[in-house]
Amino acid sequence: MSIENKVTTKYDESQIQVLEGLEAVRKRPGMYIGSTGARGLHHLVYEIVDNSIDEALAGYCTDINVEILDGDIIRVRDNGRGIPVGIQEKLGIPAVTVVFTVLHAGGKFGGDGYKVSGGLHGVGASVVNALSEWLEVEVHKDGKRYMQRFERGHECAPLKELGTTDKTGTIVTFKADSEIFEETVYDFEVLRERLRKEAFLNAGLKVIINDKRDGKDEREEFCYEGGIRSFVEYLNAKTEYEVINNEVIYFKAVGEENTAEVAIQYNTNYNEIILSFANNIQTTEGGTHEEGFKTALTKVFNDYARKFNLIKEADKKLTGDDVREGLTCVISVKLHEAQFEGQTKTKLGNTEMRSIVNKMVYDKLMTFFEENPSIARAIIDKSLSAQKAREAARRAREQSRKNALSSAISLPGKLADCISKNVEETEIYIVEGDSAGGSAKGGRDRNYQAILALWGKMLNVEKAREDKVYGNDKLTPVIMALGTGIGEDFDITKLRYGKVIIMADADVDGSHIRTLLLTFFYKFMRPLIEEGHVYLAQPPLYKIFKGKHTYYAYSDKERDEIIAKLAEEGILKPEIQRYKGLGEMDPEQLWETTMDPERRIMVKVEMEDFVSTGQTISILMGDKVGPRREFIEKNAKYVSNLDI
Ligand code: TTJ
Repeated sequence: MSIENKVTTKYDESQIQVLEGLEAVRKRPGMYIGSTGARGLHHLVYEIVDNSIDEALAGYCTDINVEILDGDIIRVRDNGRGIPVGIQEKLGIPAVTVVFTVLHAGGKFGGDGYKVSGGLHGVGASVVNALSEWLEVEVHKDGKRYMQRFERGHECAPLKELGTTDKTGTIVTFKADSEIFEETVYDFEVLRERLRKEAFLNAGLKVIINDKRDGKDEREEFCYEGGIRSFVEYLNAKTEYEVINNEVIYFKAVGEENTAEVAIQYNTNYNEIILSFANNIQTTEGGTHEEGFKTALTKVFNDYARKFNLIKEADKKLTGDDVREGLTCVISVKLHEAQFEGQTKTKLGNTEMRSIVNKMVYDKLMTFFEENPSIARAIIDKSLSAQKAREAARRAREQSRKNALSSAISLPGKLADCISKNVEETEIYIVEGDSAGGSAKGGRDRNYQAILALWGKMLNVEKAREDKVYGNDKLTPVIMALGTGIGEDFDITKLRYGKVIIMADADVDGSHIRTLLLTFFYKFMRPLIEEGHVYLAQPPLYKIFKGKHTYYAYSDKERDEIIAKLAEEGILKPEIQRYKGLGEMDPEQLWETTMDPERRIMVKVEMEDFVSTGQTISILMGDKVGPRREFIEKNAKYVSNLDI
């Protein structure tokens, strides 16, 4: 019997429901994929790939292949069992059609419940389908090949049988809808690093990414037999620091209901990297597994140090920060019905995980230390030196408090403050260089915009401990201007400006200063980022003008669009000026393009922008915020005429 014959009258009713569901996704895409910017676009790929990974977790898929084709079309292939094509009883249509057209159907149809994902993920293939200009699915199963095409979520025709095959697997090809997304160009690096991470988390799984756009053929293949051990090695190899324990310390505990794995390697850096996952979903906000790990680690270090007389003073203890200095660690747990909590639903809530990880790490790490005393000594020495530095930082902090009290006005000289004291409306622009600082000062609205100009060499806090930050001549003005203090002293209620905006050139130097400042905020003022106070100004790259018309373009694509649009209106050969730096703009221009809340674009910095790559700070995925974004959406990517 062919599939078409099976279609019953139920089909029409269910189809109406289906379309209403997918219409809801198209109306409020942000609700389903977080944003319609670059981050949301890439999320589409993860949603599809997650399905293949689930099949791999179930033990039926060994290879996943992701291609980026011309026109930013994505093709994902796996060699799993293939999505079921049989008629789903309730709706009277093939299961594969259900997967792509019914909200929340992803992975659940079989009822075997191996799909353990949750949180932000697993919103499903139907969401991707709804947000794609078109999507095609091909299933190889039981010797037959099936195919179906959809456009903006609507099926073009029922599922079709195309002939025979000797393979099994699923192939999904789709093009993100440019009516929905502001950005439709994929970043190869972003997808590559995400897929690499998937490969680390699924030991032995082969994942290939292949960028075939514009005649290219960039291909990378990931397959890590070592799993999270290889992940930790990779993270440490990326840094310039030497490792302290040559071989990654690895523990695994397998229970009936759950599994916990931890991989640990120390390096000579002052930072810590802890990446934690529950059911392969990154738990950026931590949670019970991470808490269990941290408590156990601190206890092992203190118990061992006490036992072998490495700490002599009776009242001294190693703190959590001490024992984590230089730590690179990946924690991965698998459990049924993971509960994801927290602001971004990336905090594991299951209480049993705390004691499971705690017990495993305490017992196995203590045993490891006892059996490997020289490694234990080297690692604990690192904590002891961190402890000494902590004392030095405390003295520096006390000194800086005294200094702050003794100077009548503790605001830095280079701060041009604003009039308002209401953090609901105040903003501070941190600007590199005196000339840009001058323009910003001249262009700002002094009622609520403050300017802090920085100059000279910036301290790289990645390579410095806290005591070095106090008294640093470039960072002190920032700390004083914001008013919050740093580290243990940090107090968000003292924040003097609601928005902290970094304004730097769009060149290498600008990117350097952005990274250094963000690293500083991340390490010493983290709640500032967590609570969404930090932004990056986006100055235009081009000025396009002819007669009394002036346009600003913020990307090459926008520049080309403006030129094309002008040509349509008969305006040919406009002049194009490429801005080399903020300093080239006069105060008026800087206000119009970069500082006026009615017209500017900014990127909001989020925690995800940091952890995704571990050490280095990536701001690639920052989604743009601001009125211009809506304007662009409404006007089909046409940029505003600022000359009105
Ligand atoms: C589910 O249980 C019965 C046998 O097939 C299982 C299944 O659906 N496997 C599966 C789904 N493998 N791969 C997918 C899949 C792959 C892509 C690229 C996209 C989607 C939506 C699913």
